[in-house]
Amino acid sequence: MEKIQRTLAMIKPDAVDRWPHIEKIIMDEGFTIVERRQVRLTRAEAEEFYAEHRDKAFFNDLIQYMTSGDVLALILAGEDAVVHWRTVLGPTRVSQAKEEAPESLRAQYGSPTNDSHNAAHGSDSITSAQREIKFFFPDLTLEPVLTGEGAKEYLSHAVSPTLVKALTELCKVRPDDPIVWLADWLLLNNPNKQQTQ
Ligand code: FUP
Repeated sequence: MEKIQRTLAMIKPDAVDRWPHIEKIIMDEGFTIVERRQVRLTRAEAEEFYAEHRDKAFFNDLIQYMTSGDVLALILAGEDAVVHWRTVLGPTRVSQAKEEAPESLRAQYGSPTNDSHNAAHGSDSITSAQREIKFFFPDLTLEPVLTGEGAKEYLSHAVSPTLVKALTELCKVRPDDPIVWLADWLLLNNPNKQQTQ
């Protein structure tokens, strides 16, 4: 099995209203959406995010575009997520995406009139993903992703005991809507949060 990774996806301003379609693609591709945040970037923030392109001729246009409306930042998790998400995106230039990968997200949702308005972004490496996740979600503490034995151990120590308690209680109460009941119970009894009396 490939390693589970996290990557930063960003839906750019003129594609944010295509979110329902894009979300479906993300789910169909098997990603988990770990966090999402809609935000209007300031000029300074956009410049920081794209700092590596500061000297490029297209930098000003890029910053203007990225600050022209809200963006939607997402942390995606999945097997080989960095490369997988970039494959889903397709090539950077919309015209090239349409030719080489017509099913790709950039081909479908990028601007037909501006090659650089390419609908969405994806981190290009694990290191960039870490930096970009921190950029959009500075207060989020993400535990290392566990797989194999580590994941099994975590489930048996940290998840199963709470789940067994919850399901036992569920059987006793037999609520009308068991899924909502279970969700509420788990929120109230989250062992990682301080319990309120
Ligand atoms: P990508 O990693 O696919 O986002 O591509 P780059 O890092 O090369 O480019 C970052 C952003 O700069 C792109 F999303 C769009 C913009 N760009 C231009 O506007 N013109 C160009 O010629 C190349 C990139």
